[in-house]
Amino acid sequence: MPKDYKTMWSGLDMNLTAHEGLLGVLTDAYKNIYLSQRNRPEGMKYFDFVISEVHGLRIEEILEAKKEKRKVIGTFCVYVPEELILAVDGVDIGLCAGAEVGTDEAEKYIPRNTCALIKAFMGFKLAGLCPYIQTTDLIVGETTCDGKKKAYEIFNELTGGKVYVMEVPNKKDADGLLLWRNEVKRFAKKLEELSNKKINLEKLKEASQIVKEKRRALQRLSLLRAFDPSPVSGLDALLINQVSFYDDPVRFTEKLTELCDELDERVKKGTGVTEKGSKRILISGSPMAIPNWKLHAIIEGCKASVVGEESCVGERNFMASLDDGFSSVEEGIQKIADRYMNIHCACFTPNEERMKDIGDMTRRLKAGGVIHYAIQFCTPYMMEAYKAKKVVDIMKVPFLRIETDYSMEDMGQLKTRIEAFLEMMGDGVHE
Ligand code: BJ8
Repeated sequence: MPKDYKTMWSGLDMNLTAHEGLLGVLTDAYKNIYLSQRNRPEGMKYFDFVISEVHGLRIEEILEAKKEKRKVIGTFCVYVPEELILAVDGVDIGLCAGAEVGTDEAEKYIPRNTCALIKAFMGFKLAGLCPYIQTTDLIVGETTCDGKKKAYEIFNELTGGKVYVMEVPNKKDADGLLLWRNEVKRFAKKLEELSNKKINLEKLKEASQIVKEKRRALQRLSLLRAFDPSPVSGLDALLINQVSFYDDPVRFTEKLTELCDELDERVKKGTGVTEKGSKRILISGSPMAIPNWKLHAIIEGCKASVVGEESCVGERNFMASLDDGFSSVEEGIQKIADRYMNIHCACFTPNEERMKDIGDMTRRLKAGGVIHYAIQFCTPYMMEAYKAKKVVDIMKVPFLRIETDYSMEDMGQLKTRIEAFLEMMGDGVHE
């Protein structure tokens, strides 16, 4: 019998009735989308377990950490340096939300035509449905897109002043880099004050190593998806990337490494989740926060494989490596800042590096088609679809542009468009 967490949730001031409803919907969706997949690797059992305990065991662990006076830092963006949070023994939790929840409440505070991701994090808070938000000591926002930037002002009110905003520059020139390095220093100071711990070289090195190994494991998973047939489904790989934002990083790396060992064996035997020669899709665009599995479910439901995500819940999160050959805290913080400037979000202008990434990933993963995914009203990614198409067109790879939200209303229409796209893709592998 599953453990009863009601006392814990009510202690976190959550809406127990609505929460029970949400968990019911999520459990059903997970069964239908995930557990019905065939040929899944054994190693996915750990991730199934993590999901089954997403608001249970992990929250218990976080509350235990708080008893040990560790601080819980909620984040919304891959620009927030995880190394610094770990260097003060903090717990880093990604708070982005991927389900249509509390929308009516959220729309009392923000315009209807705001992206679903912003509406969802506001909605989860307003509807009393997110135990993670409730456990945070600090919530880190950032000046990336206008929607987020302004929503954080309201979110700060709703969370009793927990929000701290990092300024992310718009351009990656020398001035932008200087601004960012100073922001990262300011953030390190903030964490030291909050935790009452000074970042020292040993701690910074240790934290950098933990994050480096997590990134390495995610990079390894990404490389394994280049094989035909892919040894793991796009749905499972997406889930692993989503879990990477809130699981304990050391345990996550260990479990993902075990899974990758199993995938290596599958590759040697030519075992995959689909037939060899199945159509291979790269997805590029806005992030897919948990439990946003909509597009992958449609594509893989049509017997194609999603082989990569040029996205923050995907490659953008782990692609850049940190130069950890630093010998002082100051140098380390600067190298950390520089590493994060190497992420290619559409909030930057110009952002040619992202276009290069799309081309490189299409080639490396042998994708036969690219689907550009933008959350409705996500202006930066909707705009960049134009340039992304140009890059993919030059490679003579079919390109499909999709704008959608978290609702299920357009599922039928999307399925029809994706089926037609797969049909015209031809043999499906780009050499
Ligand atoms: S680095 S993509 S995580 S900002 S979907 S809220 S962009 S309107 S999430 Fe992002 Fe950091 Fe960039 Fe990545 Fe705005 Fe678009 Fe909504 Fe978005």
